[in-house]
Amino acid sequence: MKKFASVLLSGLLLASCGGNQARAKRPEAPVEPKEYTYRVRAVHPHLQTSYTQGLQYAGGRLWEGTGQHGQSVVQTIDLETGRAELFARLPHEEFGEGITLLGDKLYQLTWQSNKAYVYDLKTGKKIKEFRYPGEGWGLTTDGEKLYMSDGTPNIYTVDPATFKREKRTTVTYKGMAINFLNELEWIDGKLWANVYTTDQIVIIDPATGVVEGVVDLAGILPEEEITPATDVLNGIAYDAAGKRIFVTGKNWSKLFEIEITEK
Ligand SMILES: [Ca+2]
Repeated sequence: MKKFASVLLSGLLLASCGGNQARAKRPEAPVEPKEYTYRVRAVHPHLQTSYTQGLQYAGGRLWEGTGQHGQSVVQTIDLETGRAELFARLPHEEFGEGITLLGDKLYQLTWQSNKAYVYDLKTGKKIKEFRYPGEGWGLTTDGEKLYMSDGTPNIYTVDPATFKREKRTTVTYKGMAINFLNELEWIDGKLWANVYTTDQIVIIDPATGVVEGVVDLAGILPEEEITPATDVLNGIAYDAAGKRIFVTGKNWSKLFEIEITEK
C-alpha cells in the first residue's frame, strides 16, 4: 500500500466529507487558507518498526506513542541515533493512538477500546484509566487542556483531571467540514493536525475550527526510503524553546525537522 501520491487536499478532503458534515453555516465568506511548503532543516533516524500515532517534544526529549496490537508502546527517541527507550507498553489487545504529556502525567489514547491510559511520568506506571465515547486518534495539549481528535472533523477540548469533554469544535476548510483529523500538535496558539492518508497538515484556529493554513509535505520522504512497510505521514512535535518542528510517518525510516514558508 502506497499513499504518497500528492493528493490535493481540496479534492480528497472534500470528497471524504460524510453526509452529515454539511456545509457549515457561516454568514461571512470562508477563510482562504494560506498554502505552505517546507524546507528540511535536519534529518534524523526513525525506527521503521514504529507505527507512529503520537509525537511530542517535552522535557528536552522526543516522545512517541505507537500503534498496532501487540506492538503499542510509549517510548522516548534519541534524535541523533533514533534509538528508542521504552516508557510503557500497552496490553496485547490494545491499539495505541495519540499521546500527550501534561504536568507529571502522560496520556495515551487507544483506537477502539474507548480507553485513555494515564501514566506517572517519573515511574512509567499506569495510574489511571478514563473512558470516552467513540474512537481515539490524536491528542495534544495547550499546557492546560487536552485536545483530542477521533477521525471525524471534530476536535474535543478535554479536562485532563476528569477526561470530560468541555467543547466540540468542527474543523472546516473553506467552509466545509474535513474528515480524518489525526495526530495533533499545539504550536504557538494554533492546532496543527495530520489529515489521515494525505501528505498535508492543516493549521487550525482552535477557537473556531477554521483551517487557516495547509502545509504540503508531499515528497518529504525520499523515494529510496520508501519500502513495502512504509505507511502514511503522521506525527508532529514542537520544541517550543528551540522553535523546532518535527514530523514523521508510520513506519518511516526518517524523522524531519522542518520550517515552513508560504507558497
Ligand atoms: Ca503531536
